[in-house]
Order: sequence, then structure tokens, then C-alpha cells
Amino acid sequence: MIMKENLTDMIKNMLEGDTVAIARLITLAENEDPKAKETTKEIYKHVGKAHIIGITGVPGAGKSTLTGKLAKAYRNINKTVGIIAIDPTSPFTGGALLGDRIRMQELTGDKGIFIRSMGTRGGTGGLAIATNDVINILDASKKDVIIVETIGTGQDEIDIKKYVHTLIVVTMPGGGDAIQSVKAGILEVGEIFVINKADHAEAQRAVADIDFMLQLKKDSGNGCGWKEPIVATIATENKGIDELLQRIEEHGQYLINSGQINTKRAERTKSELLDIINRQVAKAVNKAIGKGGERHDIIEKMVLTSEIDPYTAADMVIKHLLQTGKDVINVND
Ligand SMILES: Nc1nc2c(ncn2[C@@H]2O[C@H](COP(=O)(O)OP(=O)(O)O)[C@@H](O)[C@H]2O)c(=O)[nH]1
Ligand SMILES: [Mg+2]
Repeated sequence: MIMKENLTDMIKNMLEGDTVAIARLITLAENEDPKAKETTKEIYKHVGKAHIIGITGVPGAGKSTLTGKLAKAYRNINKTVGIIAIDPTSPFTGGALLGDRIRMQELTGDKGIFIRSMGTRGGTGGLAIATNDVINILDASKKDVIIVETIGTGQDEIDIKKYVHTLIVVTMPGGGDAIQSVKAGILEVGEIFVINKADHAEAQRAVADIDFMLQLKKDSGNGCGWKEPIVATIATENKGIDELLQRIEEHGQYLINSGQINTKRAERTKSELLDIINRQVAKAVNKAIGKGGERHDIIEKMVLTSEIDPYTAADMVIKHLLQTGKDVINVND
């Protein structure tokens, strides 16, 4: 699909916001193409300006609908928007779920907005392997706001915190207890809470439940100077969206005023670095101990005798890699 086009040209066009160039560079990142590494090296001096927003919560809470409306609201105030919707890999299509694309269709046709669905393909923590690369591309393409939608299953919703500046947790009323849908740990990481589907009869109760839980959290001394707002929305009717946008902007301002933005940036940078190192080292290890690898003998010995325990073996492999550092760094190339 990708034409034999000069990477430099593609990057240049992407930096000017060209949608086709953005899409192609994202595809390279998703495929872990060596050109993606080159791209990040080229564009990194242009990243760091976007406000990165995470939206997480239980499936069906209305995250995609909300993301779409929020994007429209940002366009109304002339801010450009990049959206990454991360979905579990569907065994049927091998890609992201189609529904999100359809719901967000109405947004396309506007150059100030870019939407991409990504599968998780077993990346660490369930987040797509290329999430950070894609965030960087959107950031460099001068999107003022980048929204990352992730499904709230277990660890992912907590992991997403490291990737974003402002984390929104979406829940919905009903099923008796809103708290049930806001799993342990997520109350600690959310910066803005949304009760979507406020057209539902139990919406007020859900707001009260979340408020009560947040209160308990504060009482336990976890407060940090930002009082997490709770916003009730009806995404399908575009209700509460302007208020949500306002709360997001306030959080962005709070991060700047309190200096917390620097802590956030450091966390983001660290997790980005760790992701890359983990990926690269894992590849190198796999290569070294795999069939035909330089240290496949360790596995063979371990199978034949029990003289080498796994920890000692790990030390041996790590020592091997450190002595041949080039293999780790260029394992991609
Ligand atoms: N009644 C009602 N339905 C909504 C609302 N927001 C979204 N929905 C519906 O809920 C379903 C799931 O929405 P979706 O955005 O895909 O949720 P996601 O899985 O969290 O991304 C869709 O059928 C939406 O039309 C809302 O505020 N009220
Ligand atoms: Mg969705």
C-alpha cells in the first residue's frame, strides 16, 4: 500500500498536517517498520506541544460517542484534534472494531481532525505497541489535542495514565452500582470522572456514588491539590460536552500552574523509553536464545540437565547481550 515515496517528503508533509502522510507514517509505526524508528528520530524535536487526553472506562459506557462529540467541540473552538481508538484485536477482522469507525465517520472530511483505530496485538499492558509513536506523529502534525480511547479492562486503564496528561474515566449508571463499573485502582488514577448516559434514571445516584468514593480517597490522604470533577453527560444528545471540555482545559491549566506538567512529561518520557527498551531487549533475547541463536545452547543444556537454573541462565543471556551490545541496538535493522 505504501508507495515508494521518500520518507523525508512524507515526514515533511506530515509536519504540515497532511492526512495521507500522517496515515502512512502511522502504518509504518504499527508495522514496527525500521522507518518508524527513523521517523521518530526526525520528528521528536517537534513533539511536546499537544495536550494528551486519555479516555477509559467499561465497554459500552459511551467512550467512542463521547470522544467524537468532544472532538467536535474542540473543532468548534478551532483546536485541531487527533484521535487514537485502541480496541482489543478482533479475532474476526484482526483489526480494531468497526463500530468506532462508523460512529466517528461524521467527523471525517475535516482536515483539523485525524482518527485512527488500532488493535492491541498483545502489546504490554494491552496497549497497542505503537501507541507512543502514534501520539508523537499526531503531536508533530500539530494537533492541539490528542485523545486516546482505551477500553477499561483491568490493567490497561491504569497503564494509560503513563501515556497521557489528563485521564478521563467514563462510567454509566445502572446495574445498581456505578462503583461496580469503576474498578479498584481506577479511582486513584482518574483526573476527571464522567457519568455518561445521564438520560438514565439512576444517573444522579451514580454521581453521588462516585463522589462518595472520591471523598473517601481524599480522606485517606491521597489528595494532590486537584479536586477531580464529576461531569454528567448524554453523549448521544451532545449534553454536558461543553462542561467536560471546560474541565479538561482547567486540568491542563492546573498542570501548568502547579508545575505538575513537568512530572507528567517525565513519567511519559520514562514509560516511552521503557517501552522501547523492553521491546528491543525482548527481541534481542528472543533472537539469542531462539533456534539458531548464539545462546540457544543455554536452552539445550537446561533441557538436558538441571544444572543451569533459569535465573543463572537469565544472567548468562544478559551478560551475553551486554558483551555484544550491537545486537540489542540493531536487532530491528
Ligand atoms: N442512552 C444513551 N446511550 C448512549 C449514550 N452515549 C452512548 N450511548 C450508546 O451506547 C452504546 C455504546 O457507545 P460507545 O460509544 O460505543 O461506547 P464505548 O464502548 O465506551 O466506546 C452505543 O449504542 C451508543 O449510541 C448516552 O449518553 N445515552
Ligand atoms: Mg469505543
